[in-house]
Amino acid sequence: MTELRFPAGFLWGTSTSPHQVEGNNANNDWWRWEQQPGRIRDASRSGDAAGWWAGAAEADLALAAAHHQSAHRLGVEWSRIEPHPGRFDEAAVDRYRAILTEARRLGLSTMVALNHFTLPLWAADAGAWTWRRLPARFESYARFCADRLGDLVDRWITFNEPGVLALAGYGARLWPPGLGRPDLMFAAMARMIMAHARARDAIRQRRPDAPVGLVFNMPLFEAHRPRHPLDRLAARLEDHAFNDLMLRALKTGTLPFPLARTPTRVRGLAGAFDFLGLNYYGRFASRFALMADTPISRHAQSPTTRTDWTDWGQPCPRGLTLQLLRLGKLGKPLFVTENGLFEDGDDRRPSFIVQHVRAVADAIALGADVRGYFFWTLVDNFEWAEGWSTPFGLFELDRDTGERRPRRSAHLYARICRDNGLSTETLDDFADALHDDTEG
Ligand code: IFM
Repeated sequence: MTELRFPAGFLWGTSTSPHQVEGNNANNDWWRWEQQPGRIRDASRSGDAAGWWAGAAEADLALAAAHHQSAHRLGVEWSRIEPHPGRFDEAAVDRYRAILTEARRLGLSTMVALNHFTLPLWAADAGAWTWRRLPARFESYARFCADRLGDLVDRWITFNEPGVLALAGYGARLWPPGLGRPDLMFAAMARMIMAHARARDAIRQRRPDAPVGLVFNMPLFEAHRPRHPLDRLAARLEDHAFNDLMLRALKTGTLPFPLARTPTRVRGLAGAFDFLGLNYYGRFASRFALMADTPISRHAQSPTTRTDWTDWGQPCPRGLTLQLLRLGKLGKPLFVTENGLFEDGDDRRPSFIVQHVRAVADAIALGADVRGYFFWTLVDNFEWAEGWSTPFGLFELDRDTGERRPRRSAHLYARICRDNGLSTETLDDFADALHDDTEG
């Protein structure tokens, strides 16, 4: 019996990103960052990553397909495709064509991101997203990719999580370029939004029917003390800066303050997206405090929450429904392009999956046009400043042997994908792994 069934054609998949899985991306800003002492929490490096460039991509995609997934979200690495400004690498194009062809052969619908945080060294050295000419360079890269890979791509994403990159690399010093300047954080957001509009236009000129979207990471910000006016203010301001500003720009075509000093119209930006991707991990409880976790708040998570979850927020499936409904008001199709959690074993992941799948179903029942769900991630991979210390995969990666070992969650997720929803049999079969320990 089916407890929850999703609309016909709903996509079920996993997401990956080039730098996290390919290995030996030595020509980008992240690789250089990793070589500097103290940048990566466990002092590890991306190294061979999950071996995708060297050949493991095909076998991992086969694993995804064998586990009944119908789609995969991956990325292409700018520093491989355009290692020098204006000089494109045919061998890199061939490798991506091989991976995408295999995905097609396996029956996986492809969603491809042009930028997932990393920049070629030449772009980083010119000023990264503070460089005025980078949107034009991004446009030409997008045009090239549309020309050379477009026949194998079902959906394009211009940027993955521009807000996270702006915060961690420009507002803070956690990621490259490590600027630590809040004003440049907003400037970087603005540049990426402008680059998005140019790239979408370039792709649509070459591939008029290609859907082109953008992916936002949107945590739920709520007041730690629900009636406290200053906590409420802190939560609203955080939500505004992190979740709202770029959406507003996309909707209206105007960069609002502080993305620009005065409201600035951007040609071709209003409504320039065919779908939106939501990356959702959890909730932050904002408690007013000056110059703590943010300029105005401390994130006061529940005392029962393991502290090492706090960077991603506290799991809160209700927030996924709320953010989908909020994005649904923009009137375009939606995808959950990432959702997941890290843990060494697989104690909380099965419940997390079931609860969040239910939350997506709730959003659909309430009117959100959600077309797919992509779990983060398929196989353990390099987690940026956390290095290899935070495994997110449905499959555990043995980095010494390259072996992939399915966690229980891989089997549970396969059943959900196969059944296009949640069946009572699945809930029974996995009952021992499911426990209700989420909060909020
Ligand atoms: O691994 C990242 C991914 O690159 C972007 N979204 C969040 C994931 C987990 O932190």
